[in-house]
Amino acid sequence: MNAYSFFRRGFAPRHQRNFIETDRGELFSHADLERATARVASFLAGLGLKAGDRVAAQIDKSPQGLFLYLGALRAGLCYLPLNTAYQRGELDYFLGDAEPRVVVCRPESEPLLGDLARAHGIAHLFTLDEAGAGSLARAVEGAPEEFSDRERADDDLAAIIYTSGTTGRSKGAMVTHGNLTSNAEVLRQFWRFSAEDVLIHALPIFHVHGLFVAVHPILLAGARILFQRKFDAKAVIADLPRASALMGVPTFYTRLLAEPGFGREACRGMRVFISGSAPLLMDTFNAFRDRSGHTILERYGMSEAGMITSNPYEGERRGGTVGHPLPGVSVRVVGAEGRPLAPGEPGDIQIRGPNLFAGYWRMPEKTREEFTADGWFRTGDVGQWDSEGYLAIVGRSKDLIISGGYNVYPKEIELLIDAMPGVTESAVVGVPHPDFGETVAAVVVRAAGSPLIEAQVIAHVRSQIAAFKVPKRVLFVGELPRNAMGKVQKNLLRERLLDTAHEPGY
Ligand code: MCA
Ligand code: AMP
Repeated sequence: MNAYSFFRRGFAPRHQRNFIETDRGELFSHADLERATARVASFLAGLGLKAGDRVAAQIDKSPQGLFLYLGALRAGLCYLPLNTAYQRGELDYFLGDAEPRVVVCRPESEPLLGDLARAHGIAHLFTLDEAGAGSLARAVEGAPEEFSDRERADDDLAAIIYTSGTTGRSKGAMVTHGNLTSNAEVLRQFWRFSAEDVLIHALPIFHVHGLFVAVHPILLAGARILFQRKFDAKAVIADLPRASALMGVPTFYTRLLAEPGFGREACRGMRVFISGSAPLLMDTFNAFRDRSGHTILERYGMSEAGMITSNPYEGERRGGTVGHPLPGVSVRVVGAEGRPLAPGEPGDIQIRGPNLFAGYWRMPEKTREEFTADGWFRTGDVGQWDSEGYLAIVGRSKDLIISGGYNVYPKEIELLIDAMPGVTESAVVGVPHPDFGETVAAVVVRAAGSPLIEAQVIAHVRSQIAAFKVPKRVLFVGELPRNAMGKVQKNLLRERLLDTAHEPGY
């Protein structure tokens, strides 16, 4: 069924309960949500958009941004959220690949998106700002406040979530209504969300974590959101006494711990702190327990599958692990020949279940590659079971850096650096970072006689690509270390970067 119709089951009979309270003091009840999403859905349907047509949005976080997404769901459209850090090159690719019929952007990006929309023959461009104003708000103002949700089947498309590819080309993960409803129901039950809950929502709403995981179970439970437009540790601490749950990436937790005002008193009314999107260090897990009296519940997910495993709500939450497979989700850890491995043996994590996406948008070959012959999805993560069935993620077979919860694929940055005059070749790796867990560093081989310096490499990459992907360090070397097969040995480069971290002018 249409995922929004499914979520509506959680609303009180007259929709009188509050759904969102924002950091600016605005209040939106479920009745407001129903009206706002109906207006969006009626308006978009009125433009002639058919079920499955794409609606792309690169917008700042606002309740109206969330209503746009949920309105698109109601109208049976396919939502395409885009990180606000993406620049021209990245946006050009996404719009060309997904061919949306509508684009919604920040007012200040209108010239850029206008250009791109024209180039790709996209007829409808609207703006929406942080306060919920803009040409979209004006356009939907007069639209009908009632809309009967378009019927959708479980395998109909609800969203396309772009995840970068190891070749440097992003892949659009096709997420269905059935994926959304199954994961929402499992998480509501597993994490015990009820109408009494109040979730602090400080995540961006252009990735699965903030858009799906931190919204759908809340809707389904009839619970409430304290909506913060941007993560700020002090603002989270100020809201904790009114809240019962927080979802965040590990950086949220290290930043909370860095605040002297954070402790048991602030957390007294809290029920659960959930972490995911990147590894939670044991140090953070332990320090958080000591300071707050709460044990962070770590879970594991990905854009292609929503949530996959979780530490238990009741029962031991084991640091350094992501817990057990969620109900209905199957997880196996396999060795080189596809043989399931015993506890303690690291291998590839493969998954199956109703949460698993429908494939990569217009990339049947890529989709086939990522599935085994017997239908399991290769996550690209390396894990191992312990003797009690807790899964630990111990590495990645995909070349990926996770910085503050954002994924960066080295290939994309290497291609940019390699194209610079004066560069022979480059390798991009992740190095430990106190705030982001891991961050991007580049190792560059200069052409003979080239006077290229670190600042030039950084400035060049920054001009082309989202800021979170820009190397925070550049190390110049005579040549890249390679193994017998000619493959760059990135582990050696990581060690080298760690060794040179304190050398002046590395
Ligand atoms: C911001 N900057 C970063 C990052 N964030 N650099 C590297 N990594 C980052 N994650 C840079 C900016 O470009 C800027 O650089 C400077 O830091 C300050 O930017 P600002 O916006 O003020 O940063 P912030 O607000 O402090 O952001 C940090 C953050 C944010 C709150 C941790 O990165 C964040 O919200 N991360 C969550 C990401 C997330 O939701 N991931 C889920 C996807 P400059 O000044 O040089 O320009 S994964 C997922 O969905 C799966 C399903 C899952 O399992 O959950
Ligand atoms: P994304 O493609 O943005 O959805 O990111 C998914 C990836 O994030 C996964 O394949 C993992 O590598 C990583 N990830 C998510 N949750 C965790 C976690 N709790 N611990 C370690 N890695 C995680």
